[in-house]
Parts: sequence; structure tokens; C-alpha cells
Amino acid sequence: MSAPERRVPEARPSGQDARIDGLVAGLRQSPPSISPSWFYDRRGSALFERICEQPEYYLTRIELSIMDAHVREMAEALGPRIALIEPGAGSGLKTRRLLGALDSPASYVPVDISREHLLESASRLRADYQELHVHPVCADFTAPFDVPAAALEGARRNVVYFPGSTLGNWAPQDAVELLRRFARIAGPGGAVLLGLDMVKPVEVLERAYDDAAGVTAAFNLNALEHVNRVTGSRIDTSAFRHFAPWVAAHERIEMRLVARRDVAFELGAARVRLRRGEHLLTEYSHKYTAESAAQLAAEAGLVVQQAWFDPERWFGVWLLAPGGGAYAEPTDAPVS
Ligand code: AVI
Repeated sequence: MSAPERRVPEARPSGQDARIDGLVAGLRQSPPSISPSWFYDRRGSALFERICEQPEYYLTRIELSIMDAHVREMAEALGPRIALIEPGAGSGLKTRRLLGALDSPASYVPVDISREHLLESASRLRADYQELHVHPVCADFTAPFDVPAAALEGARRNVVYFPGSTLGNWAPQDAVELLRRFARIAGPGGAVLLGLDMVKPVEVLERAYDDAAGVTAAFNLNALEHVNRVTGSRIDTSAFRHFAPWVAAHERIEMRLVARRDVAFELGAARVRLRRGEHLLTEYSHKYTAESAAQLAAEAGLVVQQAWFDPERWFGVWLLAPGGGAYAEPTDAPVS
């Protein structure tokens, strides 16, 4: 799709200038990159929901099946009267499975930047779990945020829940930093319950990020369309194609937009020139092994207490706690 003649930038809410500064800084890197946060405007969020329904995108389905099979053991391991804190949208099916199994949870604290989405899902949860204290926090969880004391009152333990392998979208050192912050929120007696996608055959991985219906391709290209809408830039999206290779050296899928021909555009102080075949980088999606997940936890000052997998070990849900205690491979893993 080529850019229309004249573009009127969308209104810039506060914080938008910093976001555009970040965009410009990314485009000045080599390779030029666009933060994955640019995927998620209204259209991008709808496309992401469709990705989760694609037969090739196994992540959501399998993590949910792990919750179905093991949520009682998870609830038992977490213990009674916990405060469950969820950075990111929350209140999806996985969260509901967990909330339904927990023993008298003290509170549920969804943290999200979109006030509208947050309040809507909080009121749906209140209607469905009438005993539950829901304390929505409107904040960008990628920056430090406060959990109100009232939300933690009466809780025996704080548990940060971060499903979906979302942590895999951070570069390794940033993932450690984010996990460290979650560990601090959980506190000394707390825990982090973390969903991570596992390393698996390359064909399975590459298909998951290039579905036959073209939904992931549209999602990737939408990042550029979103940039154009917000900044008024005129990047010609038809000059790019979606490509999502497995990069074995880093154990990650890289979402790329490859130039179909020589392309040049300007955005603020960034002057981007790509030869045909060169690319913009839009996302990392790191995959883990039991060892690299334990290593990531250790770098964040956490230890693996328990882990649950699907029978093929394509996805894992890890219970991490601060310091002490050794990781014992679950006796029933892989679990059917
Ligand atoms: C949100 N995140 C865990 C997704 C993933 O699998 O890395 C984002 C995504 N990108 C392309 N498809 C899905």
C-alpha cells in the first residue's frame, strides 16, 4: 500500500514525543529498528488476536493447555491469599484459569498502559469473580511503576504473573532487567510465574511467524503504517515484505521488513537508506531451553522452583523465587 498524498498526524498524547525520539534512535541503529511497541495500535492489537488463532501459532494454544493440565499444582505451589500482579493486558483465558484455581487470592492487580482496556477488563473480572479485589494500575510496565499498598494488604505473598513468552521480545540484557524489576515487586517471600516459549525445530518456529493466511505479515507491516499515521511520515510500505527467520546463534526469531527495492526515507533526524534485500528489524522473539531459562532467572536473582511443560516441551511455565533453593526437574515432566 503506498502512502496517501497528504498525511495528518494523529494527536500526540503526552509521552508521545519521547516515543518518537525512541523511534528515531532505533532507525539510526544498524540494522535500523522499530520497537515492537509500534505493532500495537487498534488494528495491530486485532491482528495479534488473529495471530493467536492461527493454526501455525502454537504458543497461545499450548500455554493454555499447560494451564488446563497443571493449574491446580501451580495454585498449590503459589499458596493461599496471594496478591497476583500481572504486567500487560491481563484478564485473558490463562489469567482466568489461574484466578479460578487460586486459594482465596487477596487481590488481582492488572497493570496496563491503556486505561480504557484496563478498566473494561477489570470490571468484567469483578463481575465474574465477585469475591476478588481487583486493583487496576494504569502504567507502562516497561518502566518502574508502583503497586498501591491497598492492593497488597492482607496478602501472604506477591506473585508477578507474566505469561505468553512476552519476555522473549526483550533483548537478553533488557529481559534480565525487566525480570529483576518483577523480582523486586514480588519481594523476598514472593514469586514470579513466567511463560516462556522453548527452542524447537526450525520449521515449526518459522511457520509460527509466517502463517499461510498472511496475518503475521500484515501485523509486521502494520508497524510501518502505524509509524506513518502517528508521525506523518510517508514510508512506502509497499517497498517492504515480511520475513521472520530463525537466528540460531541467538536462539530467536527475528521479525524483519525486507526492502523489495532500494528505499530511502527520513523520519526526524533519522535518514534511512536500504539497498534491495536489506532490512528493518521490528522484533526479537527469543526461545529458551531449560538451561537458558534457569540462567536468565539466575541473572535476575531468581531460582527455578518448579516448571510445567506440555508433553512435547514446546512451551514452559516457570515458577521463580528470589535466591536460595535448588531447581529440581519436575518428576512428572514431560507431563501429559
Ligand atoms: C507478544 N509476543 C510474545 C509475540 C511473540 O510470539 O513473540 C509477538 C508476535 N510477533 C509475531 N507473532 C507474534
